[in-house]
Amino acid sequence: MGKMFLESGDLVGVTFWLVSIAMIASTVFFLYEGAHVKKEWRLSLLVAGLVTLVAGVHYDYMRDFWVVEQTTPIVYRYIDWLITVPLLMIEFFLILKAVGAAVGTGSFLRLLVGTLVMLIFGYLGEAELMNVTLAFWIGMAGWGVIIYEIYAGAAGSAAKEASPAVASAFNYMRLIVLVGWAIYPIGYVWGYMLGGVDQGALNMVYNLADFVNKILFGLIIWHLAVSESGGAGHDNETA
Ligand SMILES: *C/C=C(C)/C=C/C=C(C)/C=C/C1=C(C)CCCC1(C)C
Repeated sequence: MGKMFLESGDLVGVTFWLVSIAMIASTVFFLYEGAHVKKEWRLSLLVAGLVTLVAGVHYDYMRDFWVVEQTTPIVYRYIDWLITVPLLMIEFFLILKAVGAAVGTGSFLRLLVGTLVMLIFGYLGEAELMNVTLAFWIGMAGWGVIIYEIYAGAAGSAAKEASPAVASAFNYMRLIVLVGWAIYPIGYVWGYMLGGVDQGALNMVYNLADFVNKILFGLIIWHLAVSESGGAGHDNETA
């Protein structure tokens, strides 16, 4: 029978715990800060807070699932990603909208299609509903569409013209999608494609990745919103 509570030797369980608390704390931070920046920036911080809120709730369930089952909470993990990844994609457009730069919906639709392909095939592979290697490469193609769109698409050039602060934040955000997101396929390969499935390694890698890609991503947006709202004294600026 599985354990009900976190054991001291359960290192993977501890990482689930830490990330669940970090997500909750980040949510409070982003929502609080969102009330104190100029109003054009509030929606961006609200969405950053929604990402960590949705993840925090899922991590609460995933942690318990891990503690009892000692195996991957695949369904919770993918439901979380299915909600949070599109919200992260929306952030690219919200920071442009905050400074009045318009980008067509075609670009967003391509990001959404890339996201769906990446996640649906990742799920099919992990749940062993299709060949793990084939699912991986189709998922990689979805991620490729996303990278192409943010590096070579219209949003990137709109960001360059918007303002130096927006251009710099956009740059860091897409670097997260390129480098921070690379942690997931590495975890997948490690967990499913190099011989036997190593559930512990897979989950520690995914937990670390979620921490970076949701919280650090939000902090970049927060930094942008605060500096565009007049810097450290931004709470005088509420209108
Ligand atoms: C907050 C959650 C995030 C940012 C999740 C991102 C997930 C990925 C970038 C997953 C990528 C994968 C591939 C590129 C290939 C197939 C396997 C996946 C689904 C792990």
